[in-house]
Amino acid sequence: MNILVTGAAGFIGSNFVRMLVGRGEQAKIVALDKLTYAGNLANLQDLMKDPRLTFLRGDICDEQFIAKLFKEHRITHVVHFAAESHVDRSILSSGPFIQTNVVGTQVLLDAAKANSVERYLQVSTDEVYGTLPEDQPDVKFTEETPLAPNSPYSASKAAGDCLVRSYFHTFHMPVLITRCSNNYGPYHFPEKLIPLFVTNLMEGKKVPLYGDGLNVRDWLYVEDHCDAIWTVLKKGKPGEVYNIGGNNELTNRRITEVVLREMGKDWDTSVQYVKDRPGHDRRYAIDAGKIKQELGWEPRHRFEEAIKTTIAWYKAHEDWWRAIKSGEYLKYYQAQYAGR
Ligand code: NAD
Ligand code: TDX
Repeated sequence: MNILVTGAAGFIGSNFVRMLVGRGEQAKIVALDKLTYAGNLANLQDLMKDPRLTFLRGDICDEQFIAKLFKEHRITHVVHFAAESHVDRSILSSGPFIQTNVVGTQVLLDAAKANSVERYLQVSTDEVYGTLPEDQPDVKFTEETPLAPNSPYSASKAAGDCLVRSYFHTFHMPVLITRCSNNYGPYHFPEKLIPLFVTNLMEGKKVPLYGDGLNVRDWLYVEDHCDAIWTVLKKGKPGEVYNIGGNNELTNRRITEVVLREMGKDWDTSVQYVKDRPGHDRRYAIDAGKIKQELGWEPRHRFEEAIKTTIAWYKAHEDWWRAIKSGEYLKYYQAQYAGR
């Protein structure tokens, strides 16, 4: 297997490559990344010496570069993580989201088609389904839930998913789509809720909680997501969508309480309620019955332990996140949070 992993220097992509290398999978891994603000070679540093791994810097929107890459490395499998991934940034400026998440997906699909790849897996998100009512806890997203994206980010991901679907129906390409809930764990970029809150508290800063803090997300440890993707790549049925979730719905307030408890901080001095995210989806919840019944996948990590492992990782890797929280990041932080 010659597997192309796009977005390999990002949060989930780097955890996925680490899992493949760690498990001793007999695959040649081509790790591709543009190294945008979110891509970080430090995420792969300890793996670079592995003879199975080749890292390439490049843009998935660059047709010529991608066509050459597929031919030269005889790509047989694609796991497509590369994306602009932060909802708040898509509200500040949506252009890069359309470019990478839509056009980039089309370029990859065309290269995969031209090279008759055996499997193409699109890593998508539960956000394409929109939002759920909070007063009906039994209602969850299934694979049949209609797409109803509410942010420029989720709209661009839904557009990518629609293209993938169309290449199955029109060209009979062996594609798979996974839609996962919120991940947490090591190497998570500190603009997202959990790593932002943990690192702000370590810096002695307050944590900005949007709106009333009662929005609900379903949290899954990143290693469980990577394992699910590998399961779908190996055993999934082409043309199908598989939802992936942690069965772990928590309000942002609850997440904040757990993080404060683990960090030894108290609510009144550490939490600042700030203006809500425009169009903020109220609740996400995944019905992951299909992947369990058809492919036998279930999460292995429990939130109570895995959040401790995650916080311990940030405490042990101050150099990693302090290097990120400077320069461009500070400009973004100012644009996003000043005056909220
Ligand atoms: P991330 O922002 O940490 O990583 C994205 C990576 O893609 C970065 O390394 C970036 O440099 C790279 N990239 C961006 N544009 C590129 C381009 N044009 N060409 C090549 N590389 C490019 O994101 P993540 O959290 O690791 O998310 C990975 C994927 O998983 C995304 O597709 C996202 O939509 C999806 N997803 C994420 C979550 C989550 O909770 N983080 C949940 C469900 C689905
Ligand atoms: O400062 C903050 N304060 C706050 O209250 C931030 C950054 C977030 N929040 C809230 C908004 C959400 O309700 O926390 C929740 C989680 O926010 P994010 O970490 O930004 O994640 P979310 O918007 O839910 O999207 C994530 O999960 C699905 C990923 O970023 C997406 O890439 C993935 O598709």
